[in-house]
Amino acid sequence: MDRSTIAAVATPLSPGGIGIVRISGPDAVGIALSLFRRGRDGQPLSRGSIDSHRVYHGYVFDGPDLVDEVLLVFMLAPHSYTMEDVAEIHAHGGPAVLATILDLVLDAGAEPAGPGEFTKRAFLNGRIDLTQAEAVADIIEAASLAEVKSAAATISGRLKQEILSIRGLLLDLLAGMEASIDFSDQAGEVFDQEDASRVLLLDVLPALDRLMERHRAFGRGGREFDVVIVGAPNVGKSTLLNRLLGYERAIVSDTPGTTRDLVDGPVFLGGRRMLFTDTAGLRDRAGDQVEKKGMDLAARALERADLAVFVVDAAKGFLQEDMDAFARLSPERCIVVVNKTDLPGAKGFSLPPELSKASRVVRVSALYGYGMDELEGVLVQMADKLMPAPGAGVAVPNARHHASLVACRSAVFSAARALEESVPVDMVAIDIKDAVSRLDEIVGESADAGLLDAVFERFCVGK
Ligand SMILES: Nc1nc2c(ncn2[C@@H]2O[C@H](COP(=O)(O)OP(=O)(O)O)[C@@H](O)[C@H]2O)c(=O)[nH]1
Ligand SMILES: [Mg+2]
Repeated sequence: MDRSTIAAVATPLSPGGIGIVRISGPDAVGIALSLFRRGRDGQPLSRGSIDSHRVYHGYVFDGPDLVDEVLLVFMLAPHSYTMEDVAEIHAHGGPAVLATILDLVLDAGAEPAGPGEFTKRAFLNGRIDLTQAEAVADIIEAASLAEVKSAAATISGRLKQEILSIRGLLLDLLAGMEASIDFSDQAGEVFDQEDASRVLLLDVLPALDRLMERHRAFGRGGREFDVVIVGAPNVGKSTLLNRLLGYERAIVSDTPGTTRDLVDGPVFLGGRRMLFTDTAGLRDRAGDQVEKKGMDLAARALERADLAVFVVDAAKGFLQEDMDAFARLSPERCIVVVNKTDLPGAKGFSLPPELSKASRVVRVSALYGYGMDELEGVLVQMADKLMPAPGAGVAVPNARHHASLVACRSAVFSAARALEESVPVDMVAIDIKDAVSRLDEIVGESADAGLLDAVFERFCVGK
């Protein structure tokens, strides 16, 4: 076991109300106490007098100089995130303050923590399994409420339990097989092959399939819903983006071809993060080289996007160039926004029926904000349909788990077939053992250093 004491800033290094320096390891308490004074005049806190999980108010000093007013918390082993002694210094959330405090902590003898090292220690010290550790990164990266709740279920051990219950079935079979191998010359220890094959086919395989199906349906976690705003120049795309974001993100102008770069911004809508990207628009002849480049960017953004918001100008009527642009979209992944409905010229506007049949249509005035509630409602409905979210509390296997599940399934399948073909039981046991070891990979029972490095490298420092 690693006996070093590690430290890192556990909160983002950007201005915020509070920032936390976290220390874990045998010297965590001593190091924190060495920097901390209860009053400005400098009484230290004595080691014998501290309680676990109590908040102490005081000050961090750099020699004689006051650095910050802080709260200090100790979580003594084994009742901490890492199961080691942990000290957290809650300071003001400024990058310079936090860097200063971290430097003092490192000078006092701590080592800088690597990415995910606190969580890795929680795993190595046996507090959580690997699925729970990975879900810590998932909850941080979650792009929706549903993903938060799914990651929370995994952190609480839901996925681990599902894996362990499948593993339990396999181990029971294995025990029966091994008993029949060991005592094959004695009567009364006959292994029921038919029964075993039923368990594999009717209990184990469906349980594996359910987990794999859940990965296929919901396994692209952490991805925001990507919406690109397209349409002919001057129809009000940039105005619409600004209206959705609630501030002036993109330049609005009545000169066509103003927007050339991709301009984007995130919005939290219907419990998920959506990223809206404004584009140069789509038309066949660009005004100049730069606009042409902007349109290429728009076309590429469109390919990546989950949904297109196709804007048309109701006052101008539906033009051939609108039709050409629409032809490049997939109608089931598109909302048609009829804009500028405030203008008198918009009265007689109608869309070609093939278009209004194929796609959802919303009438708005981006300039005045009419129709925006309806548009937001349709955006949420489309997102729910195109990027379905797991139900609350449903643990979703990630890509790593899925790969192990696939391997496990094939070992189980081959065991079931072998049983049907009356292959000797000791051969079948090899397949079952293989299946068990695949499940062990998922929970980290048999994790090698390479696997752990791969898992924890996606974490941020301080987690
Ligand atoms: N009356 C009216 N004008 C709008 C509306 N939306 C945009 N505009 C105007 O149309 C012009 C082009 O808007 P802009 O957002 O730059 O269009 P883009 O080229 O598609 O990005 C600007 O003068 C806007 O003020 C609207 O809903 N009603
Ligand atoms: Mg624009």
